[in-house]
Amino acid sequence: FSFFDYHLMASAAAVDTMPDALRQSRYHMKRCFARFTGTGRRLMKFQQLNNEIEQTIEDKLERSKVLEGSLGDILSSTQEAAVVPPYVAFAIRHNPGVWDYVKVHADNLSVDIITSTDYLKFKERIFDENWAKDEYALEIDFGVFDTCTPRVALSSSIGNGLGYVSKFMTSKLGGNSESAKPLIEYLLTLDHHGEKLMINEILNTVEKLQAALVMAEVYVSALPKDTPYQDFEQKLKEWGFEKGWGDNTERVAQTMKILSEILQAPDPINMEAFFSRLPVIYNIVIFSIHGYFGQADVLGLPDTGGQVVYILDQVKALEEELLLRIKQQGLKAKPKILVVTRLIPDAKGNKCNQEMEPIANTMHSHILRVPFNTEKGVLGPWDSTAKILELMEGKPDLIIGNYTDGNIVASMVASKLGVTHGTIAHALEKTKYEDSDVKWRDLDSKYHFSCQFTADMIAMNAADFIITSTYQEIAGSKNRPGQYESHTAFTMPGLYRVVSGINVFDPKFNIASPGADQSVYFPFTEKQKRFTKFQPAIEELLFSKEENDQHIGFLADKKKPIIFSMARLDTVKNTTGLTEWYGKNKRLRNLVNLVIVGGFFDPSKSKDREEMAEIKKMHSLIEKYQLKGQIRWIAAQTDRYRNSELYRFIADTKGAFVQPALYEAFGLTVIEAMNCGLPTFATNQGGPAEIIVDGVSGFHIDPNNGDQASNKIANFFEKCQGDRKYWNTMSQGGLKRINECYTWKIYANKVLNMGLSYGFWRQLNKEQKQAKQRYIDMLYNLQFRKLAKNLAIPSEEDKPKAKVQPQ
Ligand code: UDP
Ligand code: LCN
Repeated sequence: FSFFDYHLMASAAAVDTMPDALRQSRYHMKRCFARFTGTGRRLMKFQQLNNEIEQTIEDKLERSKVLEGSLGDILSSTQEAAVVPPYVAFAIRHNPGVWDYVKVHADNLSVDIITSTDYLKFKERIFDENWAKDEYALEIDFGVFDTCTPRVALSSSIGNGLGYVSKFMTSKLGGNSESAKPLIEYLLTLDHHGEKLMINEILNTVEKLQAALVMAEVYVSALPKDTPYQDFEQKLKEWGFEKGWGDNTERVAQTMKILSEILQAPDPINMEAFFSRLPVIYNIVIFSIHGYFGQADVLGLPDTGGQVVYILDQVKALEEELLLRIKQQGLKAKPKILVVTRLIPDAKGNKCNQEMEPIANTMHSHILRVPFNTEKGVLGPWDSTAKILELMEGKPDLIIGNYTDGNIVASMVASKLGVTHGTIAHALEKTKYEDSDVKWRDLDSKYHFSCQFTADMIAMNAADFIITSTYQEIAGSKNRPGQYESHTAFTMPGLYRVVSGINVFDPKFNIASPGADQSVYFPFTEKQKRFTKFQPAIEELLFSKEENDQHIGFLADKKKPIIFSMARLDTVKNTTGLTEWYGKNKRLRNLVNLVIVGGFFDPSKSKDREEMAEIKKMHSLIEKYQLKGQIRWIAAQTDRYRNSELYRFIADTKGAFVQPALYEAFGLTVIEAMNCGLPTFATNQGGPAEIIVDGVSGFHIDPNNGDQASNKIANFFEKCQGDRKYWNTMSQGGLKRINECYTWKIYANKVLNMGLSYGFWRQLNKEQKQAKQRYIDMLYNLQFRKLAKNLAIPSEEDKPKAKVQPQ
């Protein structure tokens, strides 16, 4: 069976039981369905369905009898139901990435298994009947390109794309020497600035290469282990080997052995190891366009948060890894990394109006800012490609996009130059707002989702690989669909219907989680390294009695531990939620003080709708729960060195960090706090649920259950009072987790390996990639350009939060 058969069989088996199950509970089910259809056309979510069932079958025992077995299983996996009387169509998600659609007749309870396309059409009838009926409504189907590339089969394998691509390459290249030919051809193309690498034309067949490797390996292994490459370079060259195998005998012999083994009988471990040693990547371009991209004084400006921190740290880590690899392969080349962003003429005192800026703590990396606006506010035809080619003295070897706007530009430049291309999103907008697809018309003037979702879909399909920070970003959790998964099948009535937007089983998906800069965020116990010069300022920030534009509220009892939270004042960050939980929970208020960093205090000065509302809410909560004396609210902070010392200062008070977001894509503050040894409570909605192992390396809290969350925090502090060691255990648990899974070293290693393996994989699938690219070009030309053209250029005041800037 193919992958598709396998999935269809598995899921069909589950919904196959539905007719019988409905028949068995016919009396109750007919009443439930009558209720579902009673109010007419609408879209119902799981919770609403559940409420209706509870109200229809009031008796608890009876209800649980009806819902035990397959009916309960199906209903509890239902994400939504589209009601168009007399039918109710269900979108059922059995497992991450695995969906089924069924249509039930409310009167006779007959069941039809339908395709995703039919489900979408049915759903459209709630929002735009005429469009739903239009035979020629635009359908987008990237699934048609899926027929010949392998896919992973299990939900649990999603996100480990690199591992699977190595396996797929293994089976493609194995078998006989003819199959391994593409690898030889690839090696023969490798050069750097005209200098050949790895092998030359002498070794132009698998047989010749195999024989030469045996000879060379014997020769090299007989030399002392650390003989520099130059000492035997000449000999190897005579046999057809060029630079790039290693810097000394040991490394060269290892690389040769790995390739010999691959040619003898390939296996995925050697395959990945071999590609990780290939001297292919020197120059990287990263597009990060949205918000203010700068190295200082930008955090907290509109749209500017963790992604800037992420890119800057990423560049530093990638450069270090590139330098190491280039040296280990015995080469002298210098890497170059360019972060391309937009130039903002009115930069509000930071450096976003400078064209070039070297990146601090790197040797070869720069920010390049290109103007996107003319003085008239019109998007100009500025071509970043020409500038990149000039600065890099040629094509980059890898292009990475970040977030919607960076990703679409990256995909265009990469396609134009024929360069390997990765994308990063971390926060795709689609899942942030309920029904943002079907209700796109209502939201478009504010958020431009038509443009944004099109851009996202183009970029994710064009990319050779996708870097995510967590599994949930791709395929969600048991109950919640992932951000990418939400692009599998969706519809924007009146615009287009996406019957297959992305397949989360595509091996292009990879989890590579970011870290925190460990030279800044290090444990509070490393006393000699601490940035003690900030301590007086931090004391003032936390404890002075005065209220000013930097802080309001005060802490009457300085001896209490502090619970600390720091975030942009967005609704989704839920800082006000935490303040309210604290306000309500007397036990917690007795145990600890609350310190919040975020936003500022005068709502009339905010340019952001959400921030304005949150500022007002904070003030009213402080008033309502009489928090002064127990709360300190500090305005947004921009100095990461001082912030790191603030985390450590809180750790000195034996406090904790709390991240209460309603949803968090990854959550850099969580790993910053954990790196500083501060026990951390973080939302179970999104990335932090994966970062923290509950009760071992920190704690999960449910942002939708404030009482439970605040009691969990209170329990921790009570337990710490009785058991002094407990706080340390949690602090160390957090640090252990970070060092095992969340460091920039681990990240850079993975991402470069992706660039190298997918660089070859795209060559192996050239034809299919080209066909897909033509389809993407058409979507870009016929849809995206039109949508982008219609975007009004926003004035400063009403700038939307989610925005797309075309190239
Ligand atoms: N941050 C900051 N000052 C603030 C609020 C946040 O420096 O007032 C930093 C924080 O230390 C972290 C980043 O901004 O490095 C926020 O990243 P996160 O992933 O937590 O959230 P995002 O803002 O990207 O949604
Ligand atoms: C965007 C977000 O929303 C955060 O959750 C991430 O931590 C940040 O980007 C960095 O990836």
